Amino acid sequence: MTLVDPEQPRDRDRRAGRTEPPQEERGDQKGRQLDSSRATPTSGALTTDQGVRVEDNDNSLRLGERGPTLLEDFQVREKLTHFDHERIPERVVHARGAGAYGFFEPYESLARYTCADFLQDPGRRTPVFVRFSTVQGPRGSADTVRDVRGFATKFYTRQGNYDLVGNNMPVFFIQDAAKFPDFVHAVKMEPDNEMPTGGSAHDTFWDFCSLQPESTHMLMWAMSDRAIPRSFRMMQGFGVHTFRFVTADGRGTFVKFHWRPKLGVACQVWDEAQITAGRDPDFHRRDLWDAIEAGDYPEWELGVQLIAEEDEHAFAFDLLDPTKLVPEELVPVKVIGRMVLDRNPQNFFAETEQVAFHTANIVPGIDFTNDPLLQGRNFSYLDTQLIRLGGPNFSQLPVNRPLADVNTNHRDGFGQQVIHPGTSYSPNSLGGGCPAAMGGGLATGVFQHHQERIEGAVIRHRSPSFADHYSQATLFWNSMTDWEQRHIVAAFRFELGKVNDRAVRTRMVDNLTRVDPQLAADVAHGIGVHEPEAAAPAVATTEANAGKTVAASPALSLDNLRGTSVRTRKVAVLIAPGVDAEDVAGARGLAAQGLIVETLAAEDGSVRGRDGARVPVDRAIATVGSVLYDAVLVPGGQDSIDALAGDAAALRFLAEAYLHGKPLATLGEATTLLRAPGMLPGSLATPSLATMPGVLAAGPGQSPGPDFWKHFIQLLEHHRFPERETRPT
Ligand code: HDD
Repeated sequence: MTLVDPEQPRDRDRRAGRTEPPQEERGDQKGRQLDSSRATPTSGALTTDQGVRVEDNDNSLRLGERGPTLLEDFQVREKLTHFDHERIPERVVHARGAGAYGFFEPYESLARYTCADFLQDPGRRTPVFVRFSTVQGPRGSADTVRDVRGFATKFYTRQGNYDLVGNNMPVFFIQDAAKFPDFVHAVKMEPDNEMPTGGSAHDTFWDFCSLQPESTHMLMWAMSDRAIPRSFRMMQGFGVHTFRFVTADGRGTFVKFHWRPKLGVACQVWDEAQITAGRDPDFHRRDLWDAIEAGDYPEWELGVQLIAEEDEHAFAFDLLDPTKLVPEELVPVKVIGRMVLDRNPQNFFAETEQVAFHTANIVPGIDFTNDPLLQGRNFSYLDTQLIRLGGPNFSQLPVNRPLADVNTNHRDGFGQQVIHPGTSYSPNSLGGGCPAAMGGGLATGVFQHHQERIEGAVIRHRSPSFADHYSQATLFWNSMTDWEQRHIVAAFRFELGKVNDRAVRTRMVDNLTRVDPQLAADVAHGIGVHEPEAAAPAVATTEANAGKTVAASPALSLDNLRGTSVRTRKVAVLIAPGVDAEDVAGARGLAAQGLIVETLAAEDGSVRGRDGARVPVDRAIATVGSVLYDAVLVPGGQDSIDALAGDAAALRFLAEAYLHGKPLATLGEATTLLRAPGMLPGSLATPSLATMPGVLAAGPGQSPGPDFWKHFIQLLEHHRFPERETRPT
């Protein structure tokens, strides 16, 4: 058995030329490493938890070869006991996730808005840990379900940890945390049969939402392709709530946080997402892991919408209402810095599972508002982590431990790691008076809540300014392009089509009439519900709220959020014996643009090219699926094309990619493949697919020059061609 010296950086790091990151980038000024508690045994010898070297790991202690095992076998008892207690409760929501380390750096000083230390010095890096997650599914559920995605970032700042616990959608389903347990019980698996896993297409969810119109705007987002991202790396993030920036002299500015992916926003289509959940339930986890391992570090820019306190009531909606967004056309997003994720966790459980985010983890210069949903969150996170992480000391776990000094009078409790010397109370003289509350205010880095005067009676009802549940849902609908609206209709049809209770379907369609009558009619048409009486749709803009809102927000359409980089997009190259090796070489050349190019054939290994030379095969088609790729390319070579035309798996691969709107390219004889019988069912087979959007063909005798490859890259930048789809008849 070869012993690996744990001191050495991992092979992968070495292969990628990465050694330990420089101190100042990962540690605080005292040089403490973010993950300094990595297990670093001095030898490869197996021991017990007590450090006792183990003689034999395979046999229990027994009396005689065939005698009883002995209770004194502390080694095996300890081993079994530790194993029996490996599981901890999963998160009550957002149980399924993936995380990574990185850093954030501001582009400029934000001192005029906030005294938050990590937003002062351009270029100074603050270490971060980010966890992406789905909401509904249990820890073992698939990644590519239709769901909101959690986007939680922990900044290890010099002034303490700051957690921005957001989602990939800027609004939420409910306006008050009091409703959260109801909402979660409704969306989670049904209580009698624990189904469905990972989806919202079931009765209790739609029953709740159809009776809770405040959820309508968020439902529009959740039924859009935003709920089926292509990758965590191609996803926006939002803080959702209105927070406050506070300057050193206590001046407040309302702020909404945005994460903008450098790769642009890209999504799957529903049929593809469902197939992916079967082909690779870890699709998003793997995508993030592989990109970081390959050194293609995902990057986001942090943006803020800043609203002066005196403009709090300048909008047609309430800034404290988490079901409302601030249209960028009204308040542009100011980009203030970037975040790069450049290191995968060493141990999923220790880091990604045990990380604990909390909306109340804020630092001087950032503060809350009276958003009733945020207020409830400020209780729930800490509360839930007490049980999930075994007591109050989870902030001492390496992934949760601040880089800033921690000096509390908190003592004892399960899993206490710190040996606190001296006194544990303030004031004290026996401990030199320390630790003591410093006072001094924000200017000296001490946290102070923003001073706000609130007049009011103790009541239990919602402000009338929260009452408009439809205008922004209409705004979202009006901001969508045709194909986005088509996808939203199809999603409502899919979800409501799975709801057994017809009254729930009808009630939901009635709600949708308030968003847009055509939307409601199209949905009703597909789920066997009467087309509702045309109700007066909510009007996004009126005389009264002119300038306070907008009728449509182009910033919300995916057509305006495409990226300009195709790095890390995956291209499948379908080959068979007799393939044109030059065409394959041309395709391999795309790797220079950061594309991941893989040749696929019926068998792994290699195939004989048209010129007799062996052409390597990266994967056997049966081990993958077109859903794992962003585009498909078929090189020429008549024998190869004949073989592919007779290979059902290859034809299905190509047809699926075509139906999912992916870029297709055919070279030489391959162009005929697009018309192969059975390639596309029925009405969609057109005389020449080569004229279809997103299809590129260089026929026989047309060698694929630089323009061809340039055009192919442009198709990948465009990502998908939904215009191929036909409107539901
Ligand atoms: Fe939450 C986890 C995001 C409303 C209570 N929530 C959790 C996570 C994210 C969010 C990203 C996973 C954190 C991680 O990766 O460990 N939650 C949101 C957003 C919300 C939201 C953006 C609305 C704007 N959440 C919300 C409400 C409550 C909670 C209203 C309760 C009042 N959320 C929790 C929680 C979780 C959680 C139960 C479960 C696991 C955890 O906290 O650590 O406390």
